[in-house]
Amino acid sequence: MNELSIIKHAKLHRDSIAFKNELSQQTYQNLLDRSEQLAAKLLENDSDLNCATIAMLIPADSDFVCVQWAIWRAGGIMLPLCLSATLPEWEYALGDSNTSMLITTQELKPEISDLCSRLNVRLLTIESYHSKKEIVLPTIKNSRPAMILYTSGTTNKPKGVLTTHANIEAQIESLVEAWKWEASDRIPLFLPLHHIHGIINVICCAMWSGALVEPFNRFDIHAITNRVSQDAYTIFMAVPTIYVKLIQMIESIEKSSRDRIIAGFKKMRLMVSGSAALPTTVHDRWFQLTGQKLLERYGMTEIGMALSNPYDGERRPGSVGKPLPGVNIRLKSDSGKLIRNENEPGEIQISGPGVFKEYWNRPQITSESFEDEIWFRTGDMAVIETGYYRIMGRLSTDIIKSGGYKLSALEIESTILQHPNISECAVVGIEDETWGEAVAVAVILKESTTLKLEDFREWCRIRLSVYKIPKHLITVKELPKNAMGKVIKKEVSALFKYEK
Ligand code: MCA
Ligand code: AMP
Repeated sequence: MNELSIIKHAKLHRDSIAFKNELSQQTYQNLLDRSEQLAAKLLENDSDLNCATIAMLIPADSDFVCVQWAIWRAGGIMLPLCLSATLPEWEYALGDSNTSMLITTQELKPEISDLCSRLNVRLLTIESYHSKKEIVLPTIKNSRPAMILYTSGTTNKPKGVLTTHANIEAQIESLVEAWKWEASDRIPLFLPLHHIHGIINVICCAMWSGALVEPFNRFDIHAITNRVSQDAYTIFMAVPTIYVKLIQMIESIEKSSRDRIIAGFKKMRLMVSGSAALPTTVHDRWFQLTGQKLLERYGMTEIGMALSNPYDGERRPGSVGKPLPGVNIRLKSDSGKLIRNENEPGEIQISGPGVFKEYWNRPQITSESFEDEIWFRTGDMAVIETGYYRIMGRLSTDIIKSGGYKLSALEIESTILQHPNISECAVVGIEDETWGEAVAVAVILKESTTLKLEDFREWCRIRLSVYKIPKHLITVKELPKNAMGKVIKKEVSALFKYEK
């Protein structure tokens, strides 16, 4: 039978354990069986979902993979929702993606059922699929669309990034080869599953290789380091904020626990950092503590992983290494010139089989994002120094990276402007040791009104995910004209430096 490659790979490891936690474990065969039954339920009387968008609100455990494979095997496009998003954020994603069906758990159902009825989205729970019906699953060509992920950018609403099965397979194959994934690998999963860091780099690479995933429902630092001290893992993948938090924790605990945790980290065969710049101080401190040289890599939702320090060879602090297998890269200067020399900065442009198909329902923005039809413009600046790429920053000040999440200043501004006391605002990212950047907002208040940071954050909590809520607020009499412009935002950032 002509099956998706990820399913073919899973079948090579039927009896191996795919997911394990304190309470239960699931073999690859269990996942294959459960996903087949759920696919049958999704299909009901149809033979193929024909690229319908199916949203999933599923915690990060083996259920996630069952639902993912079921949607794919039935011919649908998966849209994983952020578990900690607010109702307006879910509503936007479901509406924008034309979602027809949503799969969740009994436990999470009450949180989203009203919204589903209002939007006319069919709601299914994973517990309700016990169909023993024999079905023939459709043949899915790998050129078909597979996944939509919402990503923020320089537009004030997030865009759906649509990738095909072929894109996803290319992204997985590249990482499995470069980072030498094996069936004997064991990895903890604590990253959110509405981004490729968790979905592709952790889950899909592990499932492709026959490896074992140990899921945690959040970044539970004590539970995770406890398992590290028991030598539970061979690979670890995290964002820089997590390494900062681990360093703070390890430095603060008593010696015997610290030694056991450090020994566990020391034994791992690979530790990776990405999604945001890893400060060299963090790289160096982690090496001093654990003897592990973190492998820093660079990627983006639209392209998968593009650049990586080597598995064998020099892992250079502050650099992101060289192109991964199958990735083509070029640098373009401000004036549009192709850069051929080292030490000259330019915008990173990427082509190759891993590059996404399109922004969902946005043909104009899709075509503007590519140059010469195949080169995707990342909006990140880099330079090559003695053979390695170094990321220099982003072209747009409206993009903030906080805790590894990409946030749009414009999106946060448009929400804040709905506050009854605020007449103007400018959102910027300001440097933060733990979060990389923290969200800060400068506001002008309407006449005779006041605003306290805590009340304001509470107001934001209903409308914005936790990592988008401004951590810093200043009220100014007058913002520079056009505070949302690139140059002026630099002045607003300077105001925060002055405040500190
Ligand atoms: C949470 N808090 C924050 C932020 N986030 N404060 C400032 N800035 C933030 N960004 C505050 C909360 O309000 C709360 O405060 C306290 O911190 C704890 O919040 P919690 O959510 O429990 O934090 P956590 O569990 O410790 O989460 C930190 C985290 C998480 C584990 C680093 O942010 C995370 O999972 N980040 C990874 C995101 C990711 O996977 N990105 C990849 C995107 P209070 O206690 O006062 O209420 S994909 C990508 O970027 C590309 C493709 C790539 O290259 O990978
Ligand atoms: P996302 O849109 O969430 O996929 O985030 C992708 C963005 O994260 C990239 O465009 C970069 O700006 C940033 N990024 C990812 N990895 C790194 C890294 N190692 N160093 C600096 N920035 C990074």
